[in-house]
Amino acid sequence: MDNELHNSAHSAEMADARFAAQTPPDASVDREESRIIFQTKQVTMHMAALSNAFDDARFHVGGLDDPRIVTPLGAKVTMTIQNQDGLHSHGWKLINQTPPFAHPQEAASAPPAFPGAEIAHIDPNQQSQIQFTVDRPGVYTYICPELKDKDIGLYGIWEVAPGH
Ligand SMILES: [Cu+2]
Repeated sequence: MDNELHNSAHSAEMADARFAAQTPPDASVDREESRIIFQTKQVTMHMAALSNAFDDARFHVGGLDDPRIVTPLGAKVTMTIQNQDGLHSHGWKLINQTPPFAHPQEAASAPPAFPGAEIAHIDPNQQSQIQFTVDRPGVYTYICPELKDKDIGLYGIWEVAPGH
């Protein structure tokens, strides 16, 4: 009887809202499963780090929040990460550990899973670019290594698929 209107009021209307909103080249985006699958060994993507002052603390890629990212084994990855949080610095790192994180501090300070797969610090409204090669199959996690509240805040899963 009651027709309830659910207005999903999204407050993520920032100046650069289109950054990281589009499907990266040579990738397919599976919205239902929240997955981005890269088809070639040249992986280029834009990722945005959003504020952790709000509920929507997350990384944004291809229009998805903290998606599972699947890349072929041996892919050369070029990532541009934009910190869209106007107040806090954030970083990015791919680590070997997967959730749940019993010891967030250790996970955050662990070396990156692949050489170069980390940005320690990006100031508010700044961006940075990294390159690395995913030369070991497995399941990894991307996190923000800046632990402000002793907990892993933003994270997502990154799968390096051998037969892909
Ligand atoms: Cu952060």
